[in-house]
Amino acid sequence: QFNPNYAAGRSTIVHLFEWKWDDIAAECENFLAPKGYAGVQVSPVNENVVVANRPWWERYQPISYILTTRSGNEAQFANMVRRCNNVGVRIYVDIVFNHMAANHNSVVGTAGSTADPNAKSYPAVPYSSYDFHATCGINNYNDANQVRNCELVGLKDLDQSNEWVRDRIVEFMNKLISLGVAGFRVDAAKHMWPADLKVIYSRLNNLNTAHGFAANTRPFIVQEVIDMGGEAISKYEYTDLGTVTEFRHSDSIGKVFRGKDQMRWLVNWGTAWGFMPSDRSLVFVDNHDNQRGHGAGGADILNYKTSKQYKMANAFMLAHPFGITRVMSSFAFDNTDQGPPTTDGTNIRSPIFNADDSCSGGWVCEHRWRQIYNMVGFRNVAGNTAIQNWWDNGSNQISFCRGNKAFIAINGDSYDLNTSLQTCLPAGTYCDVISGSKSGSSCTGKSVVVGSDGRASITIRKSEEDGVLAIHVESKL
Ligand code: ARE
Ligand code: CA
Repeated sequence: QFNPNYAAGRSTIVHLFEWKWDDIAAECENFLAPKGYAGVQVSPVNENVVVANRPWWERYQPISYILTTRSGNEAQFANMVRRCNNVGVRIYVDIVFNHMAANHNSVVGTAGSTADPNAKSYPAVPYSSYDFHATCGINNYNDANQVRNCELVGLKDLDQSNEWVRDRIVEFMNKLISLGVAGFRVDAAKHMWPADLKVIYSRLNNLNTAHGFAANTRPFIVQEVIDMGGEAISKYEYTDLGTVTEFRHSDSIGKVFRGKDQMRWLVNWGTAWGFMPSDRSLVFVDNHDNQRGHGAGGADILNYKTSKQYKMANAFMLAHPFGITRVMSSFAFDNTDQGPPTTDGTNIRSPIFNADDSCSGGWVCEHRWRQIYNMVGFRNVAGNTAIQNWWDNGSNQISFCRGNKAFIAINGDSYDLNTSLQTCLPAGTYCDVISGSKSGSSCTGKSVVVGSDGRASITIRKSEEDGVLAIHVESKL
């Protein structure tokens, strides 16, 4: 439950938020596998309520466990999982079982099922009023009973201590396991009792060996628990059950790369910053909520709109050994409710891929930005090596090595970085994978000459597009 079950030599999950299954299948084959991504977090897979104007958040309001959404149907989902596993890219499902849909003017689901949320009736599961907690709202996060037994923003609150409810959830998750998924992101885990989650997880099957998983492999679990400190519920109540989203990482990295905290303090990045242990922490710069002001974190969270700092923060996260890393891949938005790009107001539009690998058609595709995917490659090359030769200038210029495999320098100051630094790499000429990529025996970006003592003259001008330089043994020319 703690192991993401990656293929060898891979790291990093990308959240392909609101992508269609057919498009994800192609992306695994054409881009994610070649670039070394380990897995994809997909949007909720089961039937959700159709909300007027199709906000993205309708997918967090389940109507049934039928596998039909705007991303595709069951056959398309199964085909995607098969094709992604075939190229060593794992699928993790964002799974919503704290609650069912809230009441709306018209209640019909993406598979055509109907429900009566006021009566707590969802016949396509089926769930009836016996399966839910009594009606009450959450307004006090200092009351753990209320947070777990009342309704989050009016969403009808399932009772996970009820055997019928447990069976339906386990049946749903085991079906996804049989289709070849590698694990789950458990939505709103904070709003469920750890003891109930423990029972549910214990009833999950091992992963499907027909999809290449070793016998007796447990599904990976990452639980969404927002704990910035100061509330009744602690993230540590969940770390024995699986991994947990580390929202303090998102908040802290945002503050540092916005210049509210000096980069030299990153020297002890990890549990000293109040994070959970590395192997329990799912880390990210932003997620689908806090990039648009939902959930926790507020104005310090970075997203694609502040692209220079955003790329720098992702580069640091991916260069640093701490945590299980997740990259966000967004659609462009102007308001916080806006759903994904569509062709006709209803059907999701596929991303368009440009010659330079970037996306258009309303899709941002941060995971296709060279500075981000090349740092996924960097993380794979660095493997389990430790940080060594930390250097900083006493403010916002830092560098460090990952063993003798990789080296990164970052300039967050408003003046140039131009100095000789220890790279820990063998002598030679290396291609900076931020300003360019290695292409045959040449480099489309800056080159770095490492001497026999491992030192190199490193320059990152304040005027450069990116405030990062990164080289590794596989970028040697
Ligand atoms: C929407 C409308 C509501 C409406 C409701 C019912 O926005 O106005 O009442 O529907 O019709 C997402 C959206 C919500 C949306 C919901 C259902 O963000 O806006 O409601 O889908 O469609 C808390 C939870 C945490 C949760 C965040 C958003 O603890 O679990 O709120 N995050 C997950 C998902 C979300 C999703 C849900 C849960 C629901 O990632 O995308 O909601 O499935 C403090 C606390 C946090 C708290 C935070 C915000 O920081 O510590 O625990 O997070 O405040 O309240
Ligand atoms: Ca609950």
